[in-house]
Amino acid sequence: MNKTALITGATSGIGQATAYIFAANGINLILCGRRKERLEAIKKDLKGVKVHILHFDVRDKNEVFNAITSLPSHFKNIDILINNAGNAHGLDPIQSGSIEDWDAMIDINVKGLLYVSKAVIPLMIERQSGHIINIGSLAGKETYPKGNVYCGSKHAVLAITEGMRIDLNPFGIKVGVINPGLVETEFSKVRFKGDKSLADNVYKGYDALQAEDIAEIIYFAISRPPHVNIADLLVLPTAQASSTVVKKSL
Ligand code: NDP
Ligand code: 8X3
Repeated sequence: MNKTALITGATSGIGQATAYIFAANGINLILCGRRKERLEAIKKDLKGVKVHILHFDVRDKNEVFNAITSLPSHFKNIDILINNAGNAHGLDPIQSGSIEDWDAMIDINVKGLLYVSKAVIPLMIERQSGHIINIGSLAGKETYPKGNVYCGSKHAVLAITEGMRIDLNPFGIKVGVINPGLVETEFSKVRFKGDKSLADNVYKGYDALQAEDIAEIIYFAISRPPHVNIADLLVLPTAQASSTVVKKSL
């Protein structure tokens, strides 16, 4: 029988690329995000698997629980949860950072991930099986200048992943985290609030990772045999040695 995956943040970047590679491998999909028209366009484009879209903001716990409770029964057997929705908001020293940006990062990257997990985990426990992959970041392993709260949110994702793995161990549920370095997506457009030149500049002078690179690794992780769990993986572009060391051409 085909597996079913729920992917948050499926409207762009890593989440969208993961939806395509999962569909190509026969995995039925529950695609989540706020931009409904994008979800509908992706659903229309995906062939050969069942696709259900859920349109909600991960910050709103009622929306999260209502959306997941509303799933048709044949979509409720969620085998794979990809907690991917998230972004950086701003890049400022702590003394001048915006409280709205801090709220967004903690509410989306940390609390949103928890709300979605809280809604899905009971369905996995009931079946004594499941696989959760959280998308962390190099920023969850290192802290870089002006990265303060974003790095804090991704350090939290790493700690929460480790806690989930311990607590869900008795139920045979796999839990892992994939931590990318620089990936060329809409991430910097969101971080810099639509400033295209600042966003484009992040990826200039070297070959950044592409969303598909991470999606392939996510697929690799979820397609291992039952006794193998990829617990924690760091994936960097070759040009990147750390958050602050990136070999760029002049
Ligand atoms: P994108 O900006 O392309 O994608 C972010 C996704 O998250 C979108 O689908 C967006 O959907 C969704 N999202 C954001 N806010 C919310 C919200 N409040 N409610 C529901 N969905 C939301 O960036 P990436 O693909 O790069 O980011 C995906 C993940 O990868 C994030 O967790 C990010 O932190 C992480 N990451 C990214 C790296 C990079 O360099 N790009 C590196 C390391 C980690 P919508 O706006 O439609 O709601
Ligand atoms: C995204 C990568 O280095 O911009 O998590 O924080 S970085």
